[in-house]
Amino acid sequence: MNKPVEMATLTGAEAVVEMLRAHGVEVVFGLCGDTSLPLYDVFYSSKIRHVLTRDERHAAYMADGYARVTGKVGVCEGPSGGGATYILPGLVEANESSIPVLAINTDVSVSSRGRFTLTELDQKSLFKPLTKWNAVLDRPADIPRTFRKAFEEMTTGRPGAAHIALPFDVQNGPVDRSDVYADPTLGSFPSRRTGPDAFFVELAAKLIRSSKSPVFVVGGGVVLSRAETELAELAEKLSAPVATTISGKGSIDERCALSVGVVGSNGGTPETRAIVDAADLVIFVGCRAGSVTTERWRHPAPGAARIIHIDVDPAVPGANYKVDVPLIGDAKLCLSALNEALEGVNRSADLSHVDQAKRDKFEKFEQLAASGETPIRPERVVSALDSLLDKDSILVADPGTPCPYFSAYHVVKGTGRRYFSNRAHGALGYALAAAIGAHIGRPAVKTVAVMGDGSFGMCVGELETAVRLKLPITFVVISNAVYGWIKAGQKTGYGQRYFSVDFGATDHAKVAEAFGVRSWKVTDPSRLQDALKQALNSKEPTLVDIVCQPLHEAKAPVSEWVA
Ligand SMILES: Cc1ncc(C[n+]2csc(CCOP(=O)(O)OP(=O)(O)O)c2C)c(N)n1
Repeated sequence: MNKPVEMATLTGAEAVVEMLRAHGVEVVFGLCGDTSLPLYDVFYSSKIRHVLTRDERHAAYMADGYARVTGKVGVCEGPSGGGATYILPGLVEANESSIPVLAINTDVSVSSRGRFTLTELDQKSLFKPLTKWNAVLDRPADIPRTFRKAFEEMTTGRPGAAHIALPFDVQNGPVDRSDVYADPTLGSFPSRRTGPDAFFVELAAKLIRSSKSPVFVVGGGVVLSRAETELAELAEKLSAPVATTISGKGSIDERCALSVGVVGSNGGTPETRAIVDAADLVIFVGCRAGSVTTERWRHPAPGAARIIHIDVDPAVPGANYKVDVPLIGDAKLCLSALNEALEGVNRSADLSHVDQAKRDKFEKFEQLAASGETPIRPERVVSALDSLLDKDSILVADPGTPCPYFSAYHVVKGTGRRYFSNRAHGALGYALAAAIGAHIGRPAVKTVAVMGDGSFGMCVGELETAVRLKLPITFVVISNAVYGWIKAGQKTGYGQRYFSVDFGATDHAKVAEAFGVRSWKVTDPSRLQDALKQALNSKEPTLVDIVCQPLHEAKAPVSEWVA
């Protein structure tokens, strides 16, 4: 008699960890909970590094920072109920910023559903509108294909976030081992790139040939696609200036003659805006032409220039501008196709206006940066950090003062992800955790997070994580005891009717010290350089608390408040 074939089985939790490993996942950021106990028991003996965080929002921000600098999917996890509601903000930012982050929330057992079980909530509905793809597992057998689908969704087309709810009993049920396999190329992004339609490539090439003063406006898509070489080749061929969004920093070496710097209402300046306004053809690349980049769709002015719009998402071109040629596809493949179609073109335009614009912009900046005023001017902080940072360092900026000032004046030397901010939602308190994720992803380079004191109040708990893991990150706090960006809005838009924007001053250096972080408090501008230098050179977590001039008192605000 034939003996029954014994199916090799794994538990659901084992299958989850095996599926993560099969997609090349090496690190998971997260926080424990009752419903996660089976999963944690598998992590216990797995090769995956688990980074314990102090709340789930920061676990997601860490996974986001990790993904941005490695090009690999970032993974975070948390328990049911509050673990799910707390992980959501980080996942939303990643999704809207086109960063592949997978969040796993464990959940109450399928068998306990609908019985007023503690922490039960509808995870399917909660995450559906805010992720690229999400699922709630009902059966252990569905684990392998659900994870395959999640990785495929996250890394193909426009990258984005995915969420999987993993019930307690599903973690304990059986999974056929033979179904546990993956395409490891889906663990990095972009995967399965798609190229543009040759017809539109020809149209775009024709329009480019007939243009006199083309300008690129580049969003995050070029760095995501690792298309920096193709962009440089095309820009050089056309002798065309390259402006970027904040997320586009790193698309081009900002020291080069073609680089304009950042445009828009958060980091742009009148000088960089003028270059976009002077174009007869604007080529948007991997850029949504949103409210900030275009200063509410005024620069470029509608109709002022012809438009070619390159994006992997077909819904983007045409959403904000009348587009002459949409080019849908991966940025690297689209730019390569244009380089091929324009073979032999070798323009040499007069770029003195770009050079002059940058000189004018930086001349004003340097005067302010040299100021010995107290409280310290933000320009002085940017300048001091720029002079000290190694070019390969990673700088993460929070909203408030850091983002516009560093976006405008921190010169990214080289290409690739060296500077970033959470530009989809701009939630305060992102940079500290994102810097932890970035450091774990790229430990060989120095990582710095710059945040306002409003942001610091929203993320301070993760200093413990940095200390526990002995991460040599430098945190810089721009202290002004105010939600400065909003107060500046009340100044310019509401006749200085300041309302509920001021809060008390905190000694952030002392707070950091209590966590075990080596710290400095700087009030005297002449001490700034030295404090930053010591902090950056330290092999342990450091924090420099700098008492700065609030934005509403700035004599030359870097950016305009635009709602
Ligand atoms: C979670 C969240 N809540 C509110 C806001 C709105 N907001 C944008 S900038 C800002 C003020 C930032 O204050 P702070 O971090 O102290 O930096 P500052 O502007 O003073 O430099 C606020 C409240 C936000 N971006 N994120």
